[in-house]
Amino acid sequence: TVDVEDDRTGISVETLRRALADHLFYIQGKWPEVASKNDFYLALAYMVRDRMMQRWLNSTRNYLRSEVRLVTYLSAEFLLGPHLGRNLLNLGIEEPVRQALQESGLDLNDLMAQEEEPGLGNGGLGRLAACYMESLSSLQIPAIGYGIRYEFGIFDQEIRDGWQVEITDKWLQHGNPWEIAHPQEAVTVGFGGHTEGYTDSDGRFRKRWIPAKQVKGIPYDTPIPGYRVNTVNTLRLWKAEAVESFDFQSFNVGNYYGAVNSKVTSENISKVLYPNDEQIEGKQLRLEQQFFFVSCALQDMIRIHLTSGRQLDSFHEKFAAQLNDTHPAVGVAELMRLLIDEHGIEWETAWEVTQNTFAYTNHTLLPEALERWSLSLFGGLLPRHLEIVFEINHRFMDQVRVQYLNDSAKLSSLSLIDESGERYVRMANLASLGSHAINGVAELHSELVKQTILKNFHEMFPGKIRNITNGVTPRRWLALANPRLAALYTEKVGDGWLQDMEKLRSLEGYADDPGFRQHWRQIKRDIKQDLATYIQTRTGITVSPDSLFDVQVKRIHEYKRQHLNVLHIITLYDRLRQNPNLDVAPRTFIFGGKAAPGYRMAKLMIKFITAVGDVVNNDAAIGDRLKVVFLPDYNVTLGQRVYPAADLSEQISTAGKEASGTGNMKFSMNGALTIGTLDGANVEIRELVGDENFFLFGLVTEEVMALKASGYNPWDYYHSNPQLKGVIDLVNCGYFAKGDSELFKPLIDNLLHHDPYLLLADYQSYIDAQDRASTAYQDQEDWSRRSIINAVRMGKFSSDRSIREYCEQIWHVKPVQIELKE
Ligand code: 26W
Repeated sequence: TVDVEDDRTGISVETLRRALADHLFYIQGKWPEVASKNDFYLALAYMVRDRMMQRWLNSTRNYLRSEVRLVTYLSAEFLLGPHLGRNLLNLGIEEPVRQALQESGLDLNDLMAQEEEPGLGNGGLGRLAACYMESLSSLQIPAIGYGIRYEFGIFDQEIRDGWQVEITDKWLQHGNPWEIAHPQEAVTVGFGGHTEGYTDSDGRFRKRWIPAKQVKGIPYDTPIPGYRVNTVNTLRLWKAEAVESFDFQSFNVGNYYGAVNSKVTSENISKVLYPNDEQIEGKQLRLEQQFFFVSCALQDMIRIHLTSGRQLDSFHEKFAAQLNDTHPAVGVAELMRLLIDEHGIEWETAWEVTQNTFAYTNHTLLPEALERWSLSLFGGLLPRHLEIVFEINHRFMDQVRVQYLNDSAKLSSLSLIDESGERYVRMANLASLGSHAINGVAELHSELVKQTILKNFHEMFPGKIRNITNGVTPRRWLALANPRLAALYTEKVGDGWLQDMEKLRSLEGYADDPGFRQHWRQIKRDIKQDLATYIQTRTGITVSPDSLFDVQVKRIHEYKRQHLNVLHIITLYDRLRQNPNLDVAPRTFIFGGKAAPGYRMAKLMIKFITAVGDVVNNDAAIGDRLKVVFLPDYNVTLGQRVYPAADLSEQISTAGKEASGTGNMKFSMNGALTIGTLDGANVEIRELVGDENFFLFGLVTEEVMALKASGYNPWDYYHSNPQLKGVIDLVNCGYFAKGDSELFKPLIDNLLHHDPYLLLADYQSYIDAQDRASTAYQDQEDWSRRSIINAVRMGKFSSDRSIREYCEQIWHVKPVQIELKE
């Protein structure tokens, strides 16, 4: 007999080879001779997807059982990065697939490069959601991620003449093999209109919402497989489409173009990701997006709950819903409306269910990022929700009055409505009140949440605000990004470290082993060589893999202080020009990151980096000792190249401003040392690696606050520090702008006269820390020792640890093993 492995599930090289040819022929409709690289990529992707299907459907079916409790992660952003590599790794089929491709004359890495990453997020918050989805699956926690299927994700960045140019991200144009649409599970979402009272058949007075417009949400599901487990969770993203009946109504009265037009405006809702981070814009479409996906998600959850045969008063037993910042916070009002208006539940019960369902994560303290919606906008779009917000607030204010005896300061700060001028709904207050738990994302940040923006909530509900420090998935950020280092780890501690990063601790002893250190350095050098090659191709700049790779990759923002990094570069440049024989470690400064399209100062900061690079890189007197590179279009894919190649990680935000940071963890896991302030998770990284292995500088949060309160004058620092003055003057005279003394004036004037992020106050301390880093790098043996200690002590920053904490402290969910049978 011939034993043929099932072509949809088999993982022998022979079966995989046959399955690939089959998909190429029957799905792509191509003979191998005429197939494009993208055809091969798609055939490969479908083949891999087949091998997840049984696990995926078994997981999904299991979650409908009434006793299974589910986490739902509500997030306006999921910055996923490529699926193919992660799926191969987690399914454990990379090797046979690589071989099957090879036998078909194809190269896996080459095909992986074909994948257009889904960039459905801005930065930290969106990437965190993606890491958490991966850890949830790897830990076998039943979970669904809910978000928006943006047709255009974060823009692609090009650099022209040193300036950022935004290009539309057409990530769907060549097809997306990872998603499956389920139009039969579409839901309807209303907007606008009015509310009315009526008496129901039981004689009860009720309210209902008569929306002016309806939009259909179509779910698109993407599988997220866990690492070497049967759990495959779903990321369910909603696409907005026109409701058919609306089209037909117009059609019937002969208004064909009107019907088509209503389709166009409906689809606008999921058209594009807002590219701003940490800066609200107050646009109606943004609130429409938020309400759209949250309403879709909650309706879907109610359907699941009712399918599992239970009543809605136990909704919170079925679901733990996490609000990823305030973007989905309107869900508090929407769940109340669904329970009360649509399902006839009493207010008190509905409120208990709602509070017990939601938990809220705060990701930022920056005042310009705190979401609020004017009553006119909110009430115009969501009239019934505004009534509900008022009613929640009314009852809450009564409670506050009782507890604080009419203390008007307490009342006005706790209120869901900001009444200081034009009236606004405060989304952080709505999220806080509507949740049973609130968390910050690093120890320092959570303390600051308690002391500042939610001070009064903390006082009124002690214990409700806690900390869960962020983490990142070691599957993507170590195993996929750094296969050489992963192989070394596996050689030394066996596999298992990818599920338990604390296992790496046992490698600490190797920090003192010269042979191991040599191996460690060789790995780092090989990776740096790869990046140097990439830099050469992408930018034309030649950099040496023997120089210190000093890297800052993250969104461009004044509070992140990329321009402080530039002031250091100019300082070194100035010193080398004064003293050409200076003995310093040659350095390559690498930057990457996008600026919000409307953020002029951030865009000028990019120009500042590239302009300084143009001068420094082409100065013969400097030679190879300093290079400055701006890598265009920083994204997840590029991050996977960059983190492993770094020697020094720049985490230099003004203390108190960076909630956590997660790039800091990715660098450190890959053996980079950190130069940083006591901000966000830097504090916890430093505690683990030890003071002596961390280049600390700058004012601490309390000092920042005190200095600002006492009247900060940047001018004083400029005048009293000749080195700083020299650097600023050099920029001011147009040295880096071909003599144009106007170009960087907005940037420099801002530093000299306002300097809201205290660059000048931290300048000298930063330079001193950089000098310590330079000296340290010149002792390669010692640097390797520190690098090893950094990497192997990062177990805490696995997102598995973060997710375990959410499970235990907030969600109260347990792992469920999925059977592979059937
Ligand atoms: C409405 C405009 C807007 C959009 C996005 C405001 C705020 C955001 C996010 C909260 C910005 C963000 O990504 N914050 C980052 O979240 C990471 C994950 O917790 C943290 O590590 C970063 O420190 C924080 O800046």
